[in-house]
Amino acid sequence: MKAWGIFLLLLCLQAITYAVIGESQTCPAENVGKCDDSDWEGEFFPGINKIKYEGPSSKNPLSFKWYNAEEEILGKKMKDWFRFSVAFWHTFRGTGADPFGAPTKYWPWEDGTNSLKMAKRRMRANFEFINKLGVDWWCFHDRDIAPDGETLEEANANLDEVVALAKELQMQSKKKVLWGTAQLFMHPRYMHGAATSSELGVYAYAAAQVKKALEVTHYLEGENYVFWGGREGYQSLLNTDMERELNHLARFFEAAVAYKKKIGFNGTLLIEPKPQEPTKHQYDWDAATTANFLRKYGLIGEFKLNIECNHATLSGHSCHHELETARINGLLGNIDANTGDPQVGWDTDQFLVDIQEATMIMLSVIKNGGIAPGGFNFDAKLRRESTDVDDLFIAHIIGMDTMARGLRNAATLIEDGTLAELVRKRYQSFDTEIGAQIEAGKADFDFLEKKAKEWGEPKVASAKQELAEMILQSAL
Ligand code: XLS
Ligand code: NI
Ligand code: NI
Repeated sequence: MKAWGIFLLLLCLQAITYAVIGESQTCPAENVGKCDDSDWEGEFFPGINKIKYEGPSSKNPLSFKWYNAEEEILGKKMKDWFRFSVAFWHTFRGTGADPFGAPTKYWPWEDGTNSLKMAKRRMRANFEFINKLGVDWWCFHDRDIAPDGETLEEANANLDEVVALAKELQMQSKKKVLWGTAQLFMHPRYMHGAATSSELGVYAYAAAQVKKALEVTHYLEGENYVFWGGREGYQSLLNTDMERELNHLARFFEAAVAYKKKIGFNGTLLIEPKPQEPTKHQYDWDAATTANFLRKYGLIGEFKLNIECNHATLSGHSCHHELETARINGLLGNIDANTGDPQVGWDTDQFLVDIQEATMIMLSVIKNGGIAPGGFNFDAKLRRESTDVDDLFIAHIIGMDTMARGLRNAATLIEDGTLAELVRKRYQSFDTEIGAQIEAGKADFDFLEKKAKEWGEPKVASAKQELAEMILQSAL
């Protein structure tokens, strides 16, 4: 009994440690002997061949049913509409740990350490994975791909070593980075924020980290760079100078723009809105808030937005709403393709499998003429209970197939034209001489009052929402 008690206590402590420091796996009992420090030999995903398109009737889970990379839809290859990307942090650093439980995933290539050697082995696994999946892009945080160091110099040296290998693997496979980013939220130094920290030393440290992350993203031919301000926000307004913090954030972004230009990095800088988690309130709440921030500080021409669907729903919007807000402001840069759970109130980062949602997402993307040089990054992870290596493939396949169905459906809707016609008709009273005058800002209140008296009570037509829903459904 006593021994069991101690064992359970240790297990709890271990779980808490994992949850707090996000450490990688330990060697599972059944893998003892395999979890050594020797070089990895052979394939990481033996028995899994390159994933092919087999069409909707295929029963093979390791095949695409709807995503056919080379097929043209509305004049563009599917692979060019999407520019799918694998998120290194979920696929290769996700352990299945949650605040109540220890890691559940013990990938055979993991040795239980966060050594440089392990980081390189993981990078090789990443490239075998994206090659077999048939995806051309990947995304990373600086600290996912290489171990942190005791000093900034040590951390940078570690990063350089792993990035050198990534560059080599990229050249062999012709893959590229969709976006890179700096992890400015895990280390305790960032507890008050990074660019919005109350501590000047932390602001400087964060700047140094972003400087390095921009350099390596550039070196890896990244096409974008992301700022997700996980801790750029507050827990209480009582102890927060919000105005000062927002000013600091703007200065930080200005410095990033200047440095990007200095090193000749032509990628797009993206801000990824999220309303809260881990902070109570995050400054980049949603697309509209972020657009307002960029306008206020004169940064609107220098940034675009990375819209994450799960963040959209956390802010009380749909993903479609956030995409439309970004699009009509000329800010739609990239999509973190994932979804939340309607019954769970946090960023569960699930693979998006809702075909109707995917269709609406693709309506925005098509209206935008695509999102290149951005793409669709799978900021999504396996459920804690999905623990087989092939689950990694299956999850990405259904994520890609769902978006592909969305694209096909959206193209059908656009080619059919009934939905657009419904919307056009709804506003047709403005397709008149006076409508044009209003839209050109040439109708003052005196003029409009005269017209209102002349016309009398206006006739108001039906919005036809259910018909619009019927049309949408006919394309699914
Ligand atoms: C967290 C964010 C994060 C960013 C990159 O909620 O989605 O993963 O995409 O820092
Ligand atoms: Ni994200
Ligand atoms: Ni997220």
